[in-house]
Amino acid sequence: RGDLVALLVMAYGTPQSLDEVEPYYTHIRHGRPPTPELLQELIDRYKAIGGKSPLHEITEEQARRVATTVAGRLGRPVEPFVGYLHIAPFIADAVERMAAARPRDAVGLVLAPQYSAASVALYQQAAREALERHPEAPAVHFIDHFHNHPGFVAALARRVESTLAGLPADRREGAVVIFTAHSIPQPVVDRGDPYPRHVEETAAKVAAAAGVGRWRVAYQSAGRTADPWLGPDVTDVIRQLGREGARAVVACPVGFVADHLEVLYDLDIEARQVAEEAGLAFARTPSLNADADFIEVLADLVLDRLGATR
Ligand code: FEC
Repeated sequence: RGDLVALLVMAYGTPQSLDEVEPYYTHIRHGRPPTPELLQELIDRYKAIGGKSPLHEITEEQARRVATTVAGRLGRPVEPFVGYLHIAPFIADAVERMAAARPRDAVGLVLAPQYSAASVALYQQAAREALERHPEAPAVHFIDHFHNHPGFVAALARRVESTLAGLPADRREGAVVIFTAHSIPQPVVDRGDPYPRHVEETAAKVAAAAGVGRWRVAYQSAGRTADPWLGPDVTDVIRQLGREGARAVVACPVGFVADHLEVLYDLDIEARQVAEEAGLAFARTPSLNADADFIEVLADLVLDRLGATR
């Protein structure tokens, strides 16, 4: 065990049952409990996708498989420690378990491709605060983003190609690909956040790799807060495309790496309905999840970061 590599894998987290939705939502809202109406709306969205988001299981599988792949490449033991931003086991819990395992090296990976002060920075801050309580832990080498990793771009491009190919021929001609990412509050963007640039870069690279001519970038799932949020919103873009005579939209969520509420509800149910109302066929690219090509990307990032520590 003296040679152990620790992977601190950080993800958003999801309630494991409907009872956990309230504390989860309160945590997302920085400790302010939601109104009964907002809470009910969120519970209804979980119910609409079958009562539960698969994010927890997918995150665990991604972490396990990256660890196995990296261990195979390095010939060293590698153990994943998964921590969530908004629900137990929290990032601090994962750091505590990691420190107890006495690894020699540690890499921190947030499962979000584009860097933002409103996302990746919060995960890393949670990890750094917990690490201060564990001086025995080795320095954690963080991966900040992978929005332009060639393997990540290629994996998304393959999914765009196969989804376009699956459209009926008469719809494919007039199809537009909409690359989506989670919106963030506009004040964060105004402070010079790299996030919109990262999202645009991912989209442009994937479009080029897939040979897509007609594409847009849109943001989705804006929070229910008083702030303005980064746009344009995906539903507005879909309506606009309908007015412009497009025949189909293919949503490609480049800001997420797994199936979860924001993909299964906000795109598959909400955006699909808006598209159908606008007379457009709707399709969504399959998520990366724990697919082999994406696990290779994550393993590559980890190995690269470990190389930098030697
Ligand atoms: O499947 C699941 O149960 C979890 C789905 C989920 C993912 C996710 C990813 C991101 N979020 C980001 C930013 C914000 C900001 C706020 C915010 C609010 C919510 C709410 C739910 C929720 N988010 Fe989320 N997000 C997911 C779920 N998110 C539920 C609360 C209800 C609502 O407003 O819709 C607003 C916080 C506030 O009130 O101040 C900001 C970003 C990502 C993508 C990067 C990442 O994965 O970290 C950015 C998955």
